[in-house]
Amino acid sequence: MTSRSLLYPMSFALLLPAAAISCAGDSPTTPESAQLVAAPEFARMPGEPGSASSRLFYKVKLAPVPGSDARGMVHIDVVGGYLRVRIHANGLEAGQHIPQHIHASSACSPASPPVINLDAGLTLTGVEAPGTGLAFPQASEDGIINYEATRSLADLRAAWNTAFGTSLQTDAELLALLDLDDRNIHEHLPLAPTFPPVNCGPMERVN
Ligand SMILES: [Cu+2]
Repeated sequence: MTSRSLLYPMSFALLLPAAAISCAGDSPTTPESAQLVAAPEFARMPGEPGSASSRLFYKVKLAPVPGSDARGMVHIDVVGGYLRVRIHANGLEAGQHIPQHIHASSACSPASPPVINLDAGLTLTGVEAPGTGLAFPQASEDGIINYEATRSLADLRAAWNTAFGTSLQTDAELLALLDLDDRNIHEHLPLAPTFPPVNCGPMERVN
């Protein structure tokens, strides 16, 4: 099992408005552009309003398995040619990188193999590196994860073709294989080699 050090990307760059501060010494020639407010970063995320008419929304309620108190919410959207996954969860192992995946079956039990690592790159489990260790989000000292990752469907489709020898031509073909309506999501204890699950929930289509 490989463990490659990745810098976890910041999800948001906080852009502060360029506030025009009025001082007694201001020159009357201060350019108007200095008072323009920068557009918020989220407006440039893939799938911004108007960039695509069709979108898929999913939610998952992560309920704890017996003996665990790890709970959370997952929001997934497929829009504008991108897959985006957001997870907000607590009760996880403090300070640890938490393995989390989309798993193959629609039900949490019996256990099914992971399909997509919910890591920094939304990689295909077992066929794209690293998919382990530091690639996963790190829980805070309070055991909280607030995770977001985005990957283009074109990139994911190319990875799928490389990994499985397919020749998927369109995002629709990829989405048919991903079959997000019939999957579940787990988070795990960071304990190799078994990585016991701490919570689980089935994916529910919202729209
Ligand atoms: Cu898993």
